[in-house]
Amino acid sequence: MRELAMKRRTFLLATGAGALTGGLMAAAQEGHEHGPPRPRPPGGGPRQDHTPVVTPNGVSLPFKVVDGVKVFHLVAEPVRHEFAPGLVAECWGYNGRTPGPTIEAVEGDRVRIYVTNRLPEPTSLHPHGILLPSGMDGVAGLTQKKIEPGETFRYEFTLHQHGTNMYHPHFDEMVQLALGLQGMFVIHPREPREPRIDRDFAIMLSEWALDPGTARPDPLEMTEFNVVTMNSKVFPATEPLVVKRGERVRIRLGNLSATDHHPIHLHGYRFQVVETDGGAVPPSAQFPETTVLVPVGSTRTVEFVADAPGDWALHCHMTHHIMNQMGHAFPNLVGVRTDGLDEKVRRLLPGYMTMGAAGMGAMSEMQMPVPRNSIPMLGGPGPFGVIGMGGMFTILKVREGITAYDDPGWYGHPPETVASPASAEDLRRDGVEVPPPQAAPGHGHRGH
Ligand SMILES: [Cu+2]
Repeated sequence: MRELAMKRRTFLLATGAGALTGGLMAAAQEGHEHGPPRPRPPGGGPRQDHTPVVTPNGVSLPFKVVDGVKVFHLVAEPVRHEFAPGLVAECWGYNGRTPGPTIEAVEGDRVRIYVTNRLPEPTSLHPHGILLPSGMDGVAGLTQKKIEPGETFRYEFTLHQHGTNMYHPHFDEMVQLALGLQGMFVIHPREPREPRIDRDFAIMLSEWALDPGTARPDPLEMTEFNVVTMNSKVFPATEPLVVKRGERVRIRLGNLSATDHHPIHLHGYRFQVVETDGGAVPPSAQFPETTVLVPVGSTRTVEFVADAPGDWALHCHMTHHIMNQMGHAFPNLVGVRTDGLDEKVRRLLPGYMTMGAAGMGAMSEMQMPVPRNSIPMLGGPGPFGVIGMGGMFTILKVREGITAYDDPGWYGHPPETVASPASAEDLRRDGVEVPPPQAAPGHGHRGH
């Protein structure tokens, strides 16, 4: 081991001098790789020829233009992050947040991205899915020296593509991604596309292992993730996607979870999958879906016209991914007869209450004492009661007649369009007979 470490260090020392100018050299070689230098189309700024991306609960990374180059600056650093009120953790992120700010640029732009490392260990920046010179690919040890704590590296390349991509470190990936170092990298097409996108959202899907009562995500966890997030937030802290009726909507989904793929389901609509991180899907190859699987290390972009007003759920369809820190490591009590159990246990544990025998839906409605800094039973307030979901869940709010994209509140349903208790008259008219309850022991039936 030591010998290997020594060799590695010697190698790094030997190549260290070259690494500083590596950016410049790579930039100079770039034209070479792609044949004769092509005329560079003028860079288009946001709000000029495309609809800027909205990152719910997030921001886009500001930039300045220096001699025609878009200059960005990312600072990798520890951040104190709130997943939802009640759950704060010590994470790692960029520029004070996780996920990091969305990098937004235009096909043909030359970008220069400075990365300052304020972490306690080295890092690097890998622009995921972006076509660039090998030396700009950000794989520590393979294509560059690691960025040591306190150092600032420069990445520079020209964007030869458009689409939905991501960025993340490629050093100590298991720890650095698990703690929140990740972000979206959106490249708009050079030629404005038709039909025009009116609302363009970017959502990063992630998962965390955060034991109730602790404040540090556990990067060693391989399978049991209990905080599953959209842009590092869980419902009800996820900001809704607000859209005017009739607008063409694009939702860009990226997944940098450790091990879980997320089937993201949208209610009320059928959408087209128009893009992966490999580029645009030709129209002839697109097909309609209501759920799109976003595999680990991938992006999927969906599009639809928001013609149906309402409050529509947008969520992962893995049911454990719309829970917060609950549903794990509990004994299964569904259907268990618990008559008299509470009284017996209360002699030892005052205030004890058995839960879950009739299902677990009631848990999010109860105000139970929970471990410090945990949200095992957090639900969201809804117009018809508590919304018993958390985690990877948000709401698409489509409205007629709004003039801004602030949260418009809950949808006002037209009369006669809300599911409601059936009246005796309804049942009689339609000849529906409700069977008497079945007294099957062991199915939650309460004894007398
Ligand atoms: Cu999921």
